[in-house]
Parts: sequence; C-alpha cells; structure tokens
Amino acid sequence: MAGKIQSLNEEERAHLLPLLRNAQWVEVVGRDAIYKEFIFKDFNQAFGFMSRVALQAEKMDHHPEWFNVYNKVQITLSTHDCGGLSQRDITLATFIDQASLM
Ligand code: H2B
Repeated sequence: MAGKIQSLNEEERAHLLPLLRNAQWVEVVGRDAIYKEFIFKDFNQAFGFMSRVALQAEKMDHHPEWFNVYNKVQITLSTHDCGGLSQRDITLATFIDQASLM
C-alpha cells in the first residue's frame, strides 16, 4: 500500500483539464473520469498500442478501462482508489498519447 491517492484539486483541474481537452480527452458525464477514442490502421496497430499501454499500466499499477474492436480502442481513465481523477490518470493519459504515435 503506497499511501492514499489524492483526487485532483480545483487548481490542478483548472490547469490540467484544458490541456487534456486539447489532446482530445473528454470528461465523462456523471463520473469523475476522462475518455478518448483512438483509431488505428488495423488490428495489428491497435493491439501493438494496447501492448505498450498494458506494460506501462502494470509498471504504474494503474490500469485503463478499455474496449477494443478491430482498429478502434476506447479508453476511460479514473482512479478507483480515490473515486475520481488523480495525477496517475494524467501521467497515464500522457503516456497513452505518446504510445499512440509510435
Ligand atoms: N487502476 C486504476 N485505474 N485505479 C486504481 O485505483 C487502481 C488501478 N488501483 N490498478 C490498483 C490497481 C490497486 O487496485 C492495486 C491493488 O494496487
């Protein structure tokens, strides 16, 4: 147990959410979470991306909620341990955006 995870405060949200929106992440309605859809050329590209994200998620002990059909990957990020968005979601979202460009 690595200590209690804090939900993002108002100041952090005011700073970070516009940056995430610029990167096409949207706030989930009715839940403190963010969502983004990724479209790849084919399943091979999508699954390569998911593999990179999966390895990082295990390293971080922070896991996406995701759904894949063929070349589409839909991802929701939230921190279950604090019932909402935390810095871990921001860190993972940043990694995911990088991994989608590889
Ligand atoms: N992933 C996410 N998204 N939120 C969490 O709170 C979380 C997680 N907690 N992965 C981790 C695993 C926790 O359940 C384990 C026991 O460390």
